[in-house]
Parts: sequence; structure tokens; C-alpha cells
Amino acid sequence: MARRLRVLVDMDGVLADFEGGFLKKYRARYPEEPFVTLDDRRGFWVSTQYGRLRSDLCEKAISIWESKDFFLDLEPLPGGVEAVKEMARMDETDVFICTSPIKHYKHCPSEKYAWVEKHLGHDFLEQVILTRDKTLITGDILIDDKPDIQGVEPKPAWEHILFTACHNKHLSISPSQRRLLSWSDDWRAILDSKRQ
Ligand code: DGP
Repeated sequence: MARRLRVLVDMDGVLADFEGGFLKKYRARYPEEPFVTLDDRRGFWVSTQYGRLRSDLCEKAISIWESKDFFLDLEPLPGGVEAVKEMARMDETDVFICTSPIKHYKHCPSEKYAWVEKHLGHDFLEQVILTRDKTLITGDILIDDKPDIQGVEPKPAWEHILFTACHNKHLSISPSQRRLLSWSDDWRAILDSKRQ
């Protein structure tokens, strides 16, 4: 019998529009301060790029995602919720949302659950994995916009599919690494390529 396929899907930058939500709230809260357009974003860490713009902007950036309702208010990225729902309905397929909460835990972890309940439904809460170390989680693929996913396990079970985001679109990746350009890209073919 064929083994079930296990798909891990990241949340921020893959299902939820972290970058767009950040920029909107940053500009509303700090209208006089310089900002980085989404087109000019480089590197995974938003605070690092803002800190390079001007050192005090690093803390201002952090203040945005540490605020109440930041994670809950994130808009879904186009097609992501629909794709995950479709995956969950596929035969022989298990899908989990695998996301790293920020260490300022007052709002983020509970709002991540609330976001999943709001957009994917109460039953989907069963599929949520919050971890700061994704290398410990087993799966066939991990769809994630972070270019370097590291942790204590040097050989994670999953193949990392790099989800294209404003901060990683200019990166050249090794020929063996695969990208998913958006949820309009052929994610079904990527899943099928891992089925036995
Ligand atoms: P994940 O996408 O699951 O790897 O989680 C990473 C989280 O970190 C996500 O909520 C986005 C957030 N993030 C983006 N830039 C920064 C940053 O500069 N500092 C911190 N602490 N978190 C950031």
C-alpha cells in the first residue's frame, strides 16, 4: 500500500501576508519614517534591513509584529487557503501548518491559532504545528519562504520547496532546489512528484 504523503506548509509569507501586513501597519504607525518597499525587500529578516536603513528603525519594525492583532489581521495570500483545503481533501495526503512563533509570545501563538480557525475552520486547528525548529518535524515536503531552514537535525526528513516571496525572489538557489512561485504555480505536480 502506498504511504500517505505528508505536506508541511509554512504560514507567514506562504499563507498569510506577513510582509504586506507589516508594511501597512508600519507606515500607519510611523508615517514620517523611511520604509522599504516590498520591491526593495532583501533578506528574510525585516528588522535587519530596517536596521540597516537607520539603526533605530530595527526596534520600530519589531514593535509592529509584537503588537496585539498583528498576526490575526494578516490577509491570506492569494490561493493559499484554497490550496491547503484542496490538499486536505486529497486521498492519501496529510497536510500540516508548520510555523515558528516569535519569542514575544503574548499575542503571536494564540493569534496564529485564531487565524487558522478564521480562514481554514475550527477542525483545521488539529493540523497546526508551532515550533521554533522545523528540522525536528518529519514530512515529505515543507513549503516555506525562508531560504535557509536550520535546526538541530542536520538531515531533515522533508524536501524544502522555496515559496517565492518579495525578500527571496532575487536569490539564486542551487539547481537541486525547487521553488513554488505562488499558489498559481503547479503545487499539485510537486506533491505528485513525492508520491510513491
Ligand atoms: P516562519 O515563517 O515560520 O519561519 O517564522 C518566522 C517569523 O519571523 C515570521 O512570523 C516572520 C517573522 N520575522 C520576519 N522578520 C523578522 C525579524 O526581523 N525578526 C523577528 N524576530 N521575526 C521576524
